Amino acid sequence: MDCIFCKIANKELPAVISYEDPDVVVFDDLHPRAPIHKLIIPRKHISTLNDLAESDKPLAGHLMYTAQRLAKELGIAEDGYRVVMNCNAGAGQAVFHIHLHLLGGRAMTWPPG
Ligand code: DGP
Repeated sequence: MDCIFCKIANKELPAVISYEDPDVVVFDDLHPRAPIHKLIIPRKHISTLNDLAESDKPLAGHLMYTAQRLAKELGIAEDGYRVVMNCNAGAGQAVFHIHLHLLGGRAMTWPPG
C-alpha cells in the first residue's frame, strides 16, 4: 500500500519517533504548527475516521490515551493542549491514514477556523 504513514510505521521512511508499541506509533509532524506537534497513528491502516469499525473502538481509545499520556510526559498537560483528527479533505485531511494531532507549547485560540 502506498501510504506514507504506513511506511513511517514500518521504518521505510524516516521520522522522529517519540513512542511506539505494537499498535501505535508517535512521531513529529513534518510541518509543526506549534512548539510541540506530534502525530499519533495506529499501525493498522484506516483511511479516515469514517472507516473506523466497531472492532477498532479499543484502538481509538488507545490513540486518545496515548495523547494524554504524552501530553503529561511533555509537560503541556497543565497549561493545555489540543488533540485534533481531521476527517476528509473538507476538514483539511491530507494524509489518508488516521492520525491524532497533539499540539501544545503555545496559547491556542478557539474556534480554530
Ligand atoms: P492532516 O492534514 O490532518 O492529514 O495532517 C497531515 C499532517 O502530516 C500534516 O500536518 C503534515 C504531516 N506530514 C505529511 N507528510 C509527512 C511526512 O512525510 N512525515 C511527517 N513526519 N509528517 C508528515
